[in-house]
Amino acid sequence: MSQAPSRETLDRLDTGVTELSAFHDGDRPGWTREVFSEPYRASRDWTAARMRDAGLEVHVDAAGNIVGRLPGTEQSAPALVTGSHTDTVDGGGRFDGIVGVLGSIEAARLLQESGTRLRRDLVVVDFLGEESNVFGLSCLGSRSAAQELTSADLDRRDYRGVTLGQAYADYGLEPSRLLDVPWAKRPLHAFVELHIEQGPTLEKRGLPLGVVTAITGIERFVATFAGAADHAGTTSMDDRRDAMVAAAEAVLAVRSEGCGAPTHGVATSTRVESESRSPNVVPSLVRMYSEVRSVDPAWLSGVKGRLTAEIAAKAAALGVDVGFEWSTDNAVVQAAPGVQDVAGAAVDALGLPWMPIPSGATHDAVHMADLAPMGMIFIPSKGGKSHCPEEWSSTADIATGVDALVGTLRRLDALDSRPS
Ligand code: HGY
Ligand code: MN
Ligand code: MN
Repeated sequence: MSQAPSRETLDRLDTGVTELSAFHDGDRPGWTREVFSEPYRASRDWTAARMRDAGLEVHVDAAGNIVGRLPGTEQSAPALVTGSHTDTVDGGGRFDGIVGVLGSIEAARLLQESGTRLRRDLVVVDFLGEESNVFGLSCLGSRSAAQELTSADLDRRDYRGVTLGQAYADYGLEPSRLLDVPWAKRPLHAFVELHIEQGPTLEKRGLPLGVVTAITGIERFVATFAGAADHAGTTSMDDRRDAMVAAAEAVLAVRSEGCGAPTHGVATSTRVESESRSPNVVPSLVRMYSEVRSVDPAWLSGVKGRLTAEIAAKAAALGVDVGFEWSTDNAVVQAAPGVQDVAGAAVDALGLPWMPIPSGATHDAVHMADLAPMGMIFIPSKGGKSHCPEEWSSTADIATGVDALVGTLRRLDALDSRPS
């Protein structure tokens, strides 16, 4: 049965959230701590110190991941890995990713305090830059660890024209070493990530925990609409080739695509920007940024063809040309059934109810799944809110998530062979 978390655990989790959130960009809304930013840089020393204080041996790898290690009794045994991220979106909250990093550190501490020596090394990670960023690429640190960061990725440019490789160098990481992070050379036993649900399901059903079944795939695109600049006052409505109108129709096409998904599917246009700064010129060049997600690989694989055709046809009817740059942020990833079963058994042993649940958010677990059998444990998000200042999870729920994580890690450690 689950025991009430100790006062010490609740206090450590509470102060951890408060202290870590203090590293944020005061000029931006919410608790903004974006990758490569100064508040993010300053927070990394805090996280490393927190890991050391919990008895972990800490180093920062070539990809900028903060890696803590609790040695196991069998040095040759493939390691157990857990962790998450502490960067935020612009205007983000205090719990997305942070719960998984603080929770993993607390789990490592509780294992030691209970006198448990795992057979396997326990590796606790704060992955660099999980959130999608101005370069349009998420999960920088875990992508590197899985050797999935490519030299083409390092050539991606942000709206200022700065490359991702330059951003790494400016941050103090050697780009040439990013593509060869030693992690992939070590066999790993399993990876488990504790995370907030970032949706409403657990709260609506009154459940304290969820075991993730699959993580959504994400297809992103930038559409560039090219029409004709004209005088906004003297050009008749029929004679226009208005790039902004074409973009507006595309935003609605993206929305209806998301609404039409047979199972879990969502679609969002997050930015539309016109080259022209004048308020009296018909827009000639407009760029639009969108993404589509689903845990249904078949539906998601058809999105690019459907949306490209529909948006191009609507633009052509307006005399506007359109070009697309599509990128797959990640494919749909199934959690390992063996890890799901172990996590479910750990929660059952706590005497707590739970449910299997898909993740509409993506996570570092997507890339770690290429290195080891992967699983995730969710705790409820108040009102299902996330990626905003209102994001909130109770300290008690976080502590319950830690208990589920400890039970899952113990059970995984006891398996002689890798979970299926
Ligand atoms: O975008 C996501 O789903 C995650 O929160 N980075
Ligand atoms: Mn996250
Ligand atoms: Mn996020």
